[in-house]
Amino acid sequence: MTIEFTKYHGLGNDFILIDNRTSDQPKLTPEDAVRWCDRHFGIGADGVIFALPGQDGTDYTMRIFNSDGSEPEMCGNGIRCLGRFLADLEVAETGKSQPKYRIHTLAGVMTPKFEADGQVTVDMGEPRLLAGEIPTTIAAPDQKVINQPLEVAGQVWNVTCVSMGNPHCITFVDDVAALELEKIGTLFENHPVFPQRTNTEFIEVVRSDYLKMRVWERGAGITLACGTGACASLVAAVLNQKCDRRVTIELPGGCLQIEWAVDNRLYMTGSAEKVFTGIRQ
Ligand code: ZDP
Repeated sequence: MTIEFTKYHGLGNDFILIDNRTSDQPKLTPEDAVRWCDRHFGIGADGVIFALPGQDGTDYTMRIFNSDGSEPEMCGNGIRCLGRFLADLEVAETGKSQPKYRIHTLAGVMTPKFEADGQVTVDMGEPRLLAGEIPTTIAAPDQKVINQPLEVAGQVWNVTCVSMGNPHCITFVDDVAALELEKIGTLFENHPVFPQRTNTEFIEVVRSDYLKMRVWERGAGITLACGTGACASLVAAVLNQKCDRRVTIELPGGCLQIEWAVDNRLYMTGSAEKVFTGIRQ
């Protein structure tokens, strides 16, 4: 069997997109995804995303496998890429695409919409702050985790935990460039206080409207960008009175604009670019 795929990236967070619109079953297994994502023995990507038929009145459903085969609830850079992929498919088939899509995910309904300059804005929904929702055992299930001490790699870090459907642990540092991310990242990800493991963001506040971020992703390690992580980091920074509700976040792969609006929802704007289409045996 051969399968057609298209590679997209959002700020260097790269994904293999599969047109799965005719079946509710992903065309690949998690084990296939691990092989396809391998950068030496496969195509190379941080994850595989499937465009499945919609459910509960949505246009489409997104499922994603991380490069280690685990399945996250949501993916911010990935959903911008999925929006662009669907628009590209519809334009190829009918000559036009919709201005926005309602997409079912394991973290709720997300709506990517296209800006005139080619960027994609996604309504990412509301953050969840209770320890039981993250999930983490740092505090009681009905308590928030804001600026709480956590010992990792023999050092105490003050962490804030936010769920954007998937778990995030955020910590503020003076200089993100100085971090030994390859050493400490996995220790946060697999810390026993995170029963579902965690994504971890390290944030340097440059100005009240500009943050610098490095990320260690659950199931993928160091990546060049993380959309849900950028949203979670803005929430954490506001809760710690470190910035405005609308900021630019600089990631190794480029910048995202994130707003935590008065309706309590997060709006993320950034690029989504096609790289190539291929056929794999
Ligand atoms: O939660 C997780 O396991 C993440 N690795 C999912 C992917 C998140 C992503 N980087 C994003 O942009 O939100 C794709």
